[in-house]
Amino acid sequence: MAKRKTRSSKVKRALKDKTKGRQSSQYDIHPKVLSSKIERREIDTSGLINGRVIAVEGRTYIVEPVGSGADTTIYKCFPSRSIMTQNVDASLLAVGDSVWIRTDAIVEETDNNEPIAIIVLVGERKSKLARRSAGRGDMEQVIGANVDRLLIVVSVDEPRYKKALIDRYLIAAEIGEIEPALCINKIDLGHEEQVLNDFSTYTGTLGIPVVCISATQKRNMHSLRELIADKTTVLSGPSGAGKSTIINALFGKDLQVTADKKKNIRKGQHITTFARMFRLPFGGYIMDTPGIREFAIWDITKEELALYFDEFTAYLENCKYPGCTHTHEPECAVKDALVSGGIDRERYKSYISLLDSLRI
Ligand SMILES: Nc1nc2c(ncn2[C@@H]2O[C@H](COP(=O)(O)OP(=O)(O)OP(=O)(O)O)[C@@H](O)[C@H]2O)c(=O)[nH]1
Ligand SMILES: [Mg+2]
Ligand SMILES: [Zn+2]
Repeated sequence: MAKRKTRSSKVKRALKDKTKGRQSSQYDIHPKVLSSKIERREIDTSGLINGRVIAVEGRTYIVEPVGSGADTTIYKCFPSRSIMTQNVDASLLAVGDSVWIRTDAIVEETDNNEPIAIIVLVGERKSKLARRSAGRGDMEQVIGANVDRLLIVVSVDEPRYKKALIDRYLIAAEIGEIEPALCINKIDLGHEEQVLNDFSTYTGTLGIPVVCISATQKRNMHSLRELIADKTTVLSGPSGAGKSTIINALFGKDLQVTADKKKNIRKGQHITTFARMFRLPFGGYIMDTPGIREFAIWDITKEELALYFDEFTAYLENCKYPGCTHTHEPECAVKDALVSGGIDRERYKSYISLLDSLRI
């Protein structure tokens, strides 16, 4: 199997330049919280507890302290009105975030006496699965932070997988510095060989791990376990693909509500509405997230796009015109490779559809 290449050095360099000059102890006031004025401040974290956001429940966040000898209390948290973050132009808080909390704040007790704390700081995300926020201005919406693996969950049928969506996830994984893998669920509704054959470009040329499972029939669950053991994995994919059913199958109990447990669901309705992470019994963590309908790519330009299609990169130098978009230009090596079979037609179609969707 070909080893998947990491993001091209050109893109890496550009991104490095963007974040240059930031020091890890510096935080910005989140513009959505306080004002549009960005201040950079040094923060003293003594007296604060470092924890991880393990669940997002609307405007409250569930935080588990981290570190050796850490407090074992699970805190229900609210963001401070002057919360500071190291992540600019992004969701303020997401599941997996590293946060610092104050437990001495005077706040109203909850009805069931849950310990309450205030989130004061959000640490820099080491990796993330993110998309362009749908309808909330020009922002990055973070689906899961500080993860090692993205498990793209799709299904053979009900709903049938769409490769264009998978291709978008692969780009987001590369941008967010996460190792992607593909989980094709509901294999009981199709034929494993046919499906694997359909994904030969992914398993071969792109070197992406692909597992075909049936969460309800518990088929091939061992392959999935191998892929996620001792890692922090975020599950993401369309609604109804079976993400929550997979979580329940891995744990052998109903931790998450699935479509089967809900009555009168409308077609396309999301069952899981908030993200939550769980500690796996065989090592590692797994995050269940709400299903997505659209995945708009954040933070790349039209010019950079082809660099994210790994199998295109070998041809790019041979295009006659510098800045070739591989669409209408003559003597385009990418289009030649398409004709000779070096590039898969569906991948090229994904490239074109993404190119149209990018603004600049
Ligand atoms: N045939 C078949 N059905 C499955 C399988 N896995 C899940 N399902 C069914 O697919 C439906 C959707 O499952 P969920 O686990 O709720 O899907 P989800 O991806 O979590 O959906 P959202 O929370 O809306 O994003 C349920 O009716 C499951 O029983 C499978 O392996 N085979
Ligand atoms: Mg779900
Ligand atoms: Zn070209």
